Amino acid sequence: MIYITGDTHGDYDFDKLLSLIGKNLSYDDYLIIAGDAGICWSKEDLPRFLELYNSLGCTILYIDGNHENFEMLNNMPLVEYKGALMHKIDEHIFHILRGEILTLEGKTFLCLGGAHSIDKAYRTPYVSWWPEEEITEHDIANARSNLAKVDNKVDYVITHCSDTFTVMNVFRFRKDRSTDMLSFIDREVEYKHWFFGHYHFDRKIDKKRTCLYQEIIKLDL
Ligand SMILES: [Mn+2]
Repeated sequence: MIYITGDTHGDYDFDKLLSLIGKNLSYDDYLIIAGDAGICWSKEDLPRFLELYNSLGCTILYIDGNHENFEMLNNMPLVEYKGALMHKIDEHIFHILRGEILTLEGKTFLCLGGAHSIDKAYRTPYVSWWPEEEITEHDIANARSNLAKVDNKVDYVITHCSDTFTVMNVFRFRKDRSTDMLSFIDREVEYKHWFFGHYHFDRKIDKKRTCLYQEIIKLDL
């Protein structure tokens, strides 16, 4: 089984995942977190967070959001898993690098984390905010080169923020550098469904796009 959910923020929004425990999951089951997993946040919290997420008994794959300790994340060992480059955080917990395409149960997922923090002014650089949060040209170039290998076609797209069109026309929020960076997806990528987190609400935007927060979607394969 493959499940997808939105931001979990370490232990802060973990409770929604408790419903997975009763499902008798195995490591052949996958939970994808669409950014702000917050597992790598501080050295002090890491052992406790690993124990918490490991209690789910499934494999956890997450993209980065804007609330991640990028210094810690980037020091984790790089591995290739399910066709994608990842940081191995623990035996069954992985962080997927931006622009990678993951293959699970025959389905492909374009994974592209990162987002802009609107509360940046209230955060401390390199303690609770990292400049690496923003999506860069380099991330998009990696996505494009991986997409070229699959004819620009994937089953699913997983990002943390959404694109500028959605942010401005659907949410009426402000666009930023990271939402601009994601605008290439609708122009260039053929996909069945796009899931993203970041905005802290659950909303089905249209037939092809869903914003996730507390909801856990079971993918209908
Ligand atoms: Mn968040």
